[in-house]
Amino acid sequence: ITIEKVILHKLQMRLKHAFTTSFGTFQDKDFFVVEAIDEKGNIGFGETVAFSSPWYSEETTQTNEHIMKDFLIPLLLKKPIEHPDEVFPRFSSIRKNHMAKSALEGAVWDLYAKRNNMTLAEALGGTKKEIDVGISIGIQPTVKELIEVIGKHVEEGYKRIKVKIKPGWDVDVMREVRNVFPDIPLMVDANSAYTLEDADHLKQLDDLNLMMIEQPLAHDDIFDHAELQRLLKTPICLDESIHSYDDARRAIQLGSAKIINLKIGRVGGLSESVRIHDLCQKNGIEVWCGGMLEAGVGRAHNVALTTLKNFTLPGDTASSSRYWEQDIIDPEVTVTNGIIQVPEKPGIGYDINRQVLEALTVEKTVFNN
Ligand code: OSB
Ligand code: MG
Repeated sequence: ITIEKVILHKLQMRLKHAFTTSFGTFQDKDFFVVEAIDEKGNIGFGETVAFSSPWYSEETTQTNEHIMKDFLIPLLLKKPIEHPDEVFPRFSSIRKNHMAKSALEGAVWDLYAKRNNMTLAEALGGTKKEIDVGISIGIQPTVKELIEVIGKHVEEGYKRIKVKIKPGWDVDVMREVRNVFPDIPLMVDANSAYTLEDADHLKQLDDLNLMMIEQPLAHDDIFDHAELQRLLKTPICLDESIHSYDDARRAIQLGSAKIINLKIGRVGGLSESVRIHDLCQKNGIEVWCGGMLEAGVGRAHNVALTTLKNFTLPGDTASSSRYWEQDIIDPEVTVTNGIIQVPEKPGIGYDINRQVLEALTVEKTVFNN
């Protein structure tokens, strides 16, 4: 495969509803759609998932741009590849910057699948024809509103509800939620808002029959999480702390988590995601596919990855319409009774809606081989 051309489309999109987590409120998303074109004219798409501010990880839309333009794209165009598994190693002289790497690698994976006339899911070794999804609900102004929002999504059929928590919006709130919804699959995500000193407080969540507590402690910790997991009955799920195969291996060995939220961008791409998925499967660690409030291209990559066997728990890939007035793919991702039908067309399986893409594009840069 010779990559002849890479086009970076910089997009600005506004979420229908602001999304609030323990570190702040967020509504506007700017990011890149990566378009890669090979010597036969096949086209693959990827999407950067960093935000404009470095609150989730150190990457931002601007660092993604810098790293892709000045380092990664030249490495990708330098010589042909046989298989997308070679892309992440090709980038090994550049430290971290996993979201920048992942967007380019994702475009190559899509292109590779299309060249071989197979779905991205098949190319990755995925077998599921439909996938189960849940939904992640941001911090709401009042408990009453939270309960209303949850009720609406339960009615829509989402397979589990994830509620964002932070100090002052946690145990009491979740107790009320559990009282109103005694049987729904329910979990919480703290986005690193606590420390080990909060262990006694968090222990109260053990009474609420939660599927898991996602990332309660520091974004760069796996040691304290192991201590906390020993104190809690509820499984801990790691998100922010797992950036690589080796992070996952060490966390598993330490007992820092029983579940891992896999995000393609956070670990540097699909090839690394598959490796971590396989490692977890061997070690009895369940995985599910997280979200970064993606537009359609990122959403399509999440759907394809989730077709792998050890994605045993519902992911965060909710319907396009939950986030966007209009998504950049056609058809949009739709969820019916908490299920997404995996598309059967080659590659990511959804077409790019060029008209919408153009309308949302604020800048376009072309790189030729
Ligand atoms: O922690 O999983 C997270 C959104 C932005 C950044 C981090 C997270 C989230 C979500 C929502 O929980 C995921 C989604 O709906 O795409
Ligand atoms: Mg999370």
